[in-house]
Amino acid sequence: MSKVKRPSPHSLRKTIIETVSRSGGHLASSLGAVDIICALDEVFDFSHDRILFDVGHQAYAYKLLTGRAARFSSLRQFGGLAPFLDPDESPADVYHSGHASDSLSIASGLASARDLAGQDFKIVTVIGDAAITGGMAFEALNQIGQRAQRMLIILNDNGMSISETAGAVAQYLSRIRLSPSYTKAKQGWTERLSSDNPVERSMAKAGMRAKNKLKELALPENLFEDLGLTYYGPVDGHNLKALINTFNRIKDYPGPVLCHVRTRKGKGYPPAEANPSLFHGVGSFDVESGQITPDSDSRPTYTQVFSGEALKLAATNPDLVALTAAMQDGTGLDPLQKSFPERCFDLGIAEEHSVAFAAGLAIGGKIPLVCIYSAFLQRALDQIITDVCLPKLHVVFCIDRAGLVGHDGPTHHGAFDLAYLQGIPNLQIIAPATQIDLEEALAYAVDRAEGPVAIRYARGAVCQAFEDLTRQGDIEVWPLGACFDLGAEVAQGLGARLRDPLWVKPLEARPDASTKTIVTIEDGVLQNGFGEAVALAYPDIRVLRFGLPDRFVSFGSITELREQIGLSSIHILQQVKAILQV
Ligand SMILES: Cc1ncc(C[n+]2csc(CCOP(=O)(O)OP(=O)(O)O)c2C)c(N)n1
Repeated sequence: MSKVKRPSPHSLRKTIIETVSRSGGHLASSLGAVDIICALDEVFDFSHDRILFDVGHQAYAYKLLTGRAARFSSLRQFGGLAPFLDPDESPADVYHSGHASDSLSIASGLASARDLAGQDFKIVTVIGDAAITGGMAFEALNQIGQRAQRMLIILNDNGMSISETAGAVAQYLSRIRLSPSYTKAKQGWTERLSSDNPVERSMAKAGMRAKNKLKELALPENLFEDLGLTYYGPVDGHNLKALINTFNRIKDYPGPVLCHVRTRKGKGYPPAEANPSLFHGVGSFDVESGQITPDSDSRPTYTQVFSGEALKLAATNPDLVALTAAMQDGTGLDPLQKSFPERCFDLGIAEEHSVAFAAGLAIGGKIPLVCIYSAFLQRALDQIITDVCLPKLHVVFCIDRAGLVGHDGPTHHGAFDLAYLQGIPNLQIIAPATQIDLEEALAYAVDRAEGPVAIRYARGAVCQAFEDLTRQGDIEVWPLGACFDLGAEVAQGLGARLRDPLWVKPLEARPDASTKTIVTIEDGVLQNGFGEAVALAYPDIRVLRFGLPDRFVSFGSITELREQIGLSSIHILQQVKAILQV
């Protein structure tokens, strides 16, 4: 890519702030990474080298510097620029990012492919201090260190996940952040190791060996060095010159280098610096005041209802405990954490560990609420099956963001939970539509159920429609969970009975004896979905199924996405009327 004059970090930040104030998005992380990305642009060739960003939520400046500035105002909007990184959008994007802690594995695989093919591009991965605590990141480091794979890992350390980074690794990072002496001792050798001159290189190797001996005596242990990486840092992540100098120094190093960069989340926008959690993933806001645009919907969200009910149940049931994988605020656990801090666990970006940890809690007599978003729970399928459902442990999965989530797009839609959960023996599955549904489901799951229960609910406001079983005729509409209001419109258009099925497994809803057709509507994929369960349960009834198609759904408002995939009342009515000739 020919180097055109790069906008200054200040002007990149201004564009990001203005755009996100309208489109919503991951503001604080993206502001914090601007200087790193500018320095990378200076030192590496974005059209030849491969730059990876873990999660990709911090990479807006990268989008701006890789040919997407003209379209940047469409960020996260239907048909616009993707919420995270997406190779279909730009050849500069290596993979479909969005989920945490996978970047180092992908970088490692890419490095092996490069080396097998004898290619020469450089690989750089930017990963946050929370994402690097994820199990998968450590699995990758395990290999990168052993194989001495040539790559640069930039640890973008702002001390924050969405809330504060959880765990011992985070504490460890804050300790080495404070002892910069280590780098100085090593700087010269690192440069010479990358030299073109073989004599200089071999002298440097000898020096490094001596230094390693010295390090054992004089310097504190360094986890990354012990794993076989060369550690470099900490570097001030907002000093562009220092970053460029550092990257120039280490870019040709023949093995894996971890460059520890200290940044500030929200850098350059005081409201985001003051409240980085609020501005991690934010809706629209007023730039001047930093005021978030209030939600116009007066109905509570499923998350709020869950939050209130969980707190109530915790007050009466001392065995109730709750846990989350780095999503305490998003899953509504903040109030419970405040009231019962010792019974609420933030386990970091560690979905697999969280589910197995819940199994341990249940074996020990506790009733854990496992509060994880549908799309992230995908990671923990094996633990759900083997550690929880096989032994029939009393664990309650509180699966938030089930169904379409809107602007965060395909990596975040909770499209698959019903498909991956329905086949698991011993697991009960409930999909509440209304506030009362959710409150009762949670109370049942905590106080009366004996084995594992999964309650799945959507992002956004609870449904308000009521069942209507008074209508005559031979059609019923069974909309699941957050599709209930949509189903009410369809039932009205057809003059059909409207049922709130609530239970997915076991299926509890029973059609009237006169019913010949059931229209199911769901916000998950149709394969192994709710409609399929209904069709299997009632082989003599015609079941017309509406849900997510067999392709990844993109991003935009939920209304736009439903329109696009035919999950709107007009489309469903048309289809049903055409099939039934009514
Ligand atoms: C598997 C998975 N779990 C949870 C999330 C939600 N999530 C997105 S960003 C983030 C925090 C990332 O923190 P860090 O890596 O330190 O980067 P920063 O935002 O601080 O720059 C979390 C928990 C996710 N994207 N993927």
